[in-house]
Amino acid sequence: MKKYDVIGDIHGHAVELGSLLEKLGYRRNVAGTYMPPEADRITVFTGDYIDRGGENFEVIRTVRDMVSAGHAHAIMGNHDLNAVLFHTLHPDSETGEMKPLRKHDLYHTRLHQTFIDELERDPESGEENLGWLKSLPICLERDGLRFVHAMWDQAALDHLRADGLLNADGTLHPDHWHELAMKGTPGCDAVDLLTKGQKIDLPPGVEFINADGHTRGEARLKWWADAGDAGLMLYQAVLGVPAEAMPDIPAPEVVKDRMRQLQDTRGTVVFFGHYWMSGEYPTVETERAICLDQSVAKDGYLAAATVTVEDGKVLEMSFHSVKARPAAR
Ligand SMILES: [Mn+2]
Repeated sequence: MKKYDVIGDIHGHAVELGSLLEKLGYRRNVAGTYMPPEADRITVFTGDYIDRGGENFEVIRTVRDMVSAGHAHAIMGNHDLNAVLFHTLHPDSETGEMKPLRKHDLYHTRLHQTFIDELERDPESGEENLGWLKSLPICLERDGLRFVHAMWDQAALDHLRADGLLNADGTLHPDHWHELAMKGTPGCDAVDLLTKGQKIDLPPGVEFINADGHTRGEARLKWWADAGDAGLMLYQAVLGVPAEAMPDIPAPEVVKDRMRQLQDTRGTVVFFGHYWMSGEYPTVETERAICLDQSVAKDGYLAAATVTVEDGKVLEMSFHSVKARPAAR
C-alpha cells in the first residue's frame, strides 16, 4: 500500500503551498525540507510552479528540496516550459544572432513578470531554478497512476519517444529546445498537447467570452469527458464552453474520433492540473480523470488529492485545499 499526495498548479504561491503541506501532515525537518507524515507517502506535483504569484523561487525551493530528499516527484507545466524557452537563447536561422526561444513580447513578458522580477533580484538562484525546471519530466507513471500537466495523450508521448525528444525517464532531451519552441513542428505540437491540452474550433458563427474577457472561436477539449455513446456525443459535452453559448448539436466526426482515441488510452487514473477549475475541492471529472487545479492564482484554492493505491488499484481518495490569500493576487 502506498499513499500519493497529488498537488495541482501553485503559480508562485509559496505560503499556500506550505499551509497545504502542513494540512496534509507534512512537517519541515531541521534543513527546512517538508517530510511526509508516514514513510510510505510521497507527493506528486503536476506542474506550473511559477508565474502570477510573487514567490516563484520559494515555491521551487520547497518542491525541489522535497524531490531531492526523495519525498516528491515534480512534472513540468506549460508555464515551466515557457520559462525555459523564454530564458534559452538560440542562434537565429538567418542572422545568426542569439535570440530567446520564446519571444519577449508583451503577452509572454506580462505572463512571466513575477519570475522576471525575482530573476533580476537574484540572478544566481534564477539560473539554478531554470536549470531545475529544464530537468522536469513531462509525465510520470507510478503504481498504475498517471500524472501529466494537462492531457494524457499516449500518441503524443509515443511520438516524442520515437523521435528521441523524450528520455526514458520522461524528461525532454536538452538538444531539442529549439524544435519544441517552434509551432507546427511535430515535437512542439506533441508537447503542447501534453502541457496545454487541445483546442477545437467552434462551428462557424459560435463564439463565447472566456474568463479573461477575450472572445474565442475555439474551446478547450474536455478530453476526460465521458463521451458515452459516441454517436450521440454533443459539442457542449466535450468542450469547455458555457452551455448558453453552445448550440445543442452533435460534435463533428473528427472530434468524436479524437475522443475515442483518447479514451482508448485511459486504462488508468490520470491526475492533472491546468484547467482553472472553480470550487474549494477538486471534483472527480470521471472515475479515471482528476483535475487538481482549483485556481489558487485567481482567488481560488490550492488543492491536493490524497490517494491510497495497492496493486495498481485506487483504494481511497480524499481532497484537501487551502484558500488563496487575497494579498497574493
Ligand atoms: Mn497550466
